[in-house]
Amino acid sequence: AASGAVAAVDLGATSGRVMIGRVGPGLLALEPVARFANGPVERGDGWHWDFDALFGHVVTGLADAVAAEPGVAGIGIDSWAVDYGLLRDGALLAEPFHYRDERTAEGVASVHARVPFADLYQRNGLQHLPFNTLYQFAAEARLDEAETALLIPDLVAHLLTGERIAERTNASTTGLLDVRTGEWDLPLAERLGIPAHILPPLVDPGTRVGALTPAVARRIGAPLEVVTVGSHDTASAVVAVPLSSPNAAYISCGTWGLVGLELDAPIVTDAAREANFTNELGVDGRVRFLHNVTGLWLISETVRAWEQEDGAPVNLPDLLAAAARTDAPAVVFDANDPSLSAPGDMPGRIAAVLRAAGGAVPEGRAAFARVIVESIAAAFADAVRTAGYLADREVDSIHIVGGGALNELLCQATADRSGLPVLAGPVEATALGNVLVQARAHGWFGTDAPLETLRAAVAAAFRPRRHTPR
Ligand code: LRH
Repeated sequence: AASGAVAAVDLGATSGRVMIGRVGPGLLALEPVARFANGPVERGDGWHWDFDALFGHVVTGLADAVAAEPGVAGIGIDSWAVDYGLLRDGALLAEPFHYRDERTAEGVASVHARVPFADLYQRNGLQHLPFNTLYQFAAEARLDEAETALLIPDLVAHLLTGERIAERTNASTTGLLDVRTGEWDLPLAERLGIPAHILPPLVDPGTRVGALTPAVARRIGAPLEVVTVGSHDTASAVVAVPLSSPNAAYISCGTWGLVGLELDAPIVTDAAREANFTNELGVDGRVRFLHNVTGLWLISETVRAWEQEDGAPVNLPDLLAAAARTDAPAVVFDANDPSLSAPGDMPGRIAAVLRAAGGAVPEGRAAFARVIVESIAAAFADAVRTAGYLADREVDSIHIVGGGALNELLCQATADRSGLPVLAGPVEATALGNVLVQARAHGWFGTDAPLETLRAAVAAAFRPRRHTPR
């Protein structure tokens, strides 16, 4: 049959979800079955993820999915990039670190002392982010004890199936993949003292990983198989952007705003390096040529501080509606300022960055939220312009997908500041991309359907909201 249902596990840095995806002729629909909060947790040695809690939510969510839809044909897993767990004797050596932990600074210094950034860029094509996996490995005390390093989605797949693999799109965010061949750059790993044996075999999206272990199958209630998807959440999101032309840019906006273009080949010029543009591998060998802009993190972390202050929840839709009624600020701040990266007193840090930029710090929370949104939009518009310039494309529209597509103020401000129409949605692009790649692997689109066929299904099922620049 050319139709069926799958389960998608999508773990974001601020929330995770399990969804049932239903696919068939004229049908593409998501049914949420579980949603849970996620975020940095502080331990004695720094910021981590509560991985045991996350994995518990995944298993419970999958059991709920099977209960709601006994016909689920398989499971696909995606998450945020770069973070990993180290395995020894089948168990985690330690709780995975959060990429916002500042231990990575020493890793950057030690890697660049051995391989200058310009050389790295030629090999891996990645923008400089201080938390790219290779820098984390350099700051890792227990690398030598590990048998295997597994990125978060691969770690979840391992605990479900017992298999050890590295899905290629997410592996491309480690900094250890050759940007031209898509294979591990073993000479680079050796120069950095990273043992080759900890890097598992690479597999492409749409590959059968294996069946659930009997113990997990009992907990979930069905003997399902795990299939790889674009396990880097941004790779899955880009699959589900209903790009209308090669000149359409995308912004996958959640905790981060990933701003760029889809290309057939990487761009590793000096100009691309200096603009800090990355060449991450997408599904079907496409290149995600993009720049990381700090996204909704600035809002969620500000709201967290206010909630702590108040001892009560802040209503985000109300806050954004109030922000839309305030005047746009005369001065915005640099959303990518490094001081805004780690968890902490975000309102205080933003005020400092804004003052340093010559801006006035607004009195009320609504106006403060407005400055944040406008600053993110300004950085989005700037990154779209740079992407077009570097790739020599006349960008004619911007698709915003992910949670940020719900933020009408942000979408309109991005249209206004870029002078380009913004097409907002789908909100759950990442889960959709996860579902679509599984559906194709099951043959429901024909196994060699190009991404354009999958995107046509998205365009037919989800009508974007249009923001015309003012
Ligand atoms: C978004 C994302 C992004 C990475 C960051 C670590 O969730 O995967 O693409 O740069 O998290």
